[in-house]
Amino acid sequence: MLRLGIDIGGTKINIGLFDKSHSLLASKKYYIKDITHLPSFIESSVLALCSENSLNHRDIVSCGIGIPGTVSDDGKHVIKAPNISILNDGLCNQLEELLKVPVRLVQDSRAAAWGEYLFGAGQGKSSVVCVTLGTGIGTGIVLDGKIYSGALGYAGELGHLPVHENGRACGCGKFGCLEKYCAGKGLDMTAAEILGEGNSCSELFSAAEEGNTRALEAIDDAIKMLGNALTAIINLMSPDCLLLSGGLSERRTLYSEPLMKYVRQSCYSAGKLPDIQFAQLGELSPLYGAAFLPMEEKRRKPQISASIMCADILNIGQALRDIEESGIEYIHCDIMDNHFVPNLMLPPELLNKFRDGTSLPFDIHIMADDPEGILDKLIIKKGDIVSVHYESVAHLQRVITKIKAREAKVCIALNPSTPIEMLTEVLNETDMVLAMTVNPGFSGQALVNGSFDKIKRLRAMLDQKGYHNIPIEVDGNCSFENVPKMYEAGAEIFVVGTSSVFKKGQSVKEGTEKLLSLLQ
Ligand code: S6P
Ligand code: MG
Repeated sequence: MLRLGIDIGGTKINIGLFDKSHSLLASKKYYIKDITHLPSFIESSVLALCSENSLNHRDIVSCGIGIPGTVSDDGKHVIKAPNISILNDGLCNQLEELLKVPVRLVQDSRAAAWGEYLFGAGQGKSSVVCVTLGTGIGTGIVLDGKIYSGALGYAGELGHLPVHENGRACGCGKFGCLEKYCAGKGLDMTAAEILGEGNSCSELFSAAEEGNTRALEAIDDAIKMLGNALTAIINLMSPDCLLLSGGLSERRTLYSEPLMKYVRQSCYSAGKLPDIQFAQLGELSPLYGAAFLPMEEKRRKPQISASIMCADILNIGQALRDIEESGIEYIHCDIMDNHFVPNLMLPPELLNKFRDGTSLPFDIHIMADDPEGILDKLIIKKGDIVSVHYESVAHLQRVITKIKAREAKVCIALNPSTPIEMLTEVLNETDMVLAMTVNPGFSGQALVNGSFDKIKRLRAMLDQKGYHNIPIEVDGNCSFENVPKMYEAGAEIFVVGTSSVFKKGQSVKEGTEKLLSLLQ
């Protein structure tokens, strides 16, 4: 189980993967200027990060994204993000489509507050206000264990408190906002005014360190303005914790420490003071907060294909109903010609008749030297899977074309001894791959050695070549013991037979429930 956290800033994107015990397993920073299409950039970066760190991207269960902007209440839409052009309203939906997990957006300063509340300096507190001092001022509020957005959704816009009538123009459209005097960009302007054009915040602090009185006075003014705003927050909300984070908070001696002192002295107190201190997680706090936003976790759902030759063939109508009622996704139909495999099984006419007993899609596994001839005799419906063995035909593309013409999903089956590389030339025309984990022909066989490793290598090869959306189906000894390992290795569709769902002494429903419970 992996949780994905993303922190989108003005110039950089930080991507991190966490495990369920909240450890950061891998993270990487990317520069915004290299990005044109954000959703596909995120998708490919996440896949690369997983493979570089030997993590399975299919284990990702959720994705939280901190953005420098206003987000809708449901965390699905970007409402306002004036400073970052690559963000658009479709980001969440497009990423859900690409990553196949729930995605939620959150304003980055709220993500930082949430991260600190869960794992940083706000641990154990009931209400945490975390003020990020960077180029602007961002404020995240956690109240009684929940991120507080306010009835209108704008809670925490402290940076846009007016402090100067007709003052400096702000990106929000107004004038004289607090952040235009007390955060990075504002202090850049102060530096230019005092020290001359071309000087910025860091020169202002250097001048103050050297004793420049005007610089010291300007910094002191900023501290008082910001300190009064923080005091107002404390007096209004009475939080038990106020945290400072962000690049500017690192200017400790000249800025953030005197600021904290000022606030401690100015806020209302009747015995107790809030805990005013520095955030602990540094630039990782929004990443933690985004990754661990409260949200639905959705692991890619495994699917089951019930091998009909293993069902109660004497009561086929009931067997089909049992399969359908158990929530199984496909009816797996084995067709054998006593030539490609040493067994003869399930004639097309009989399978066509089975259609009357179920509305489930068929997963037709053709083990025959003449798959084209067999296809002609079968009823195929849109949404069915048709598997043809790479080893059975000389002209694979011709069969693929025929399957596509019938609107079924094309699945290429490989015998256990066939190297996975044999798929290379047809992957662009393939919807799925069927990895045989027994030599085809019979049910009830033992798993072929090396099967888990082969599934793993197959998954890695598909991902490496960009075919993340091609799922792997496995057929042969999908037992209660083997299926979790097959899933772990990267398989997603399981052909079940005598070794699990059709095992004697249990109903199909019981077998299915047991199997699915092992995959949670
Ligand atoms: C056999 C066939 C399979 C079997 C299935 C039986 O080659 O392709 O689909 O029906 O593998 O499952 P089990 O659990 O008896 O191995
Ligand atoms: Mg089969």
